[in-house]
Amino acid sequence: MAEKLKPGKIGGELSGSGLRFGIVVSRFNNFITDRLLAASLDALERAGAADGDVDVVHVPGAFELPLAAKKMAATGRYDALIAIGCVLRGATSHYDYVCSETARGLQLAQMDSGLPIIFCVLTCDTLEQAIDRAGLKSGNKGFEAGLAAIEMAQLSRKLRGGASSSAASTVARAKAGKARRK
Ligand code: INI
Repeated sequence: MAEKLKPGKIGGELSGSGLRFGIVVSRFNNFITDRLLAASLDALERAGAADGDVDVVHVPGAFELPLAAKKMAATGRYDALIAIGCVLRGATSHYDYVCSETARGLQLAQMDSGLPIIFCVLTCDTLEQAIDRAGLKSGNKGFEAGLAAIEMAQLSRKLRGGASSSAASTVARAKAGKARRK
């Protein structure tokens, strides 16, 4: 019988040190999104991310998250983004359009840019369900999103071929080169 195959494992460790993160957060239902944001920042800070390496951008509602995320990705400043929102079901079909377009837009922005964009948009039937996921019974999805952002940023560096080739560090290197040439 053949020896058991031992595949090489490529993973993203949970260290945020030296990485740059962008967070885009909607103001709609900010009672919830503020708590998700605080937990995301907590996760990044605990994992070693530095103050100046995290930017927060606010938008009106979840529907606006994809465009802001796409523009943030285009700056080349970040190793990962987190999109935070909370959509609550109402009496009409509005909820369905906001949910589907937000998810679709964020996935498109992620696939077009190649930058990890973590989906931290709660889509709940009731406010109670959202509260449970923003720091009560079901933990805090913002914290989970912070960890996911770190893991995907690290993984993306490795899959690009080395720690020195992150989008953010590429921009830094280009700037340094320009300064030297002046
Ligand atoms: N935006 C949200 O983030 N959550 C909601 O629950 C919500 N509801 O229910 O209407 C919501 N609507 C606003 C939407 O995201 C846009 O900001 C608005 O339509 C302007 O484009």
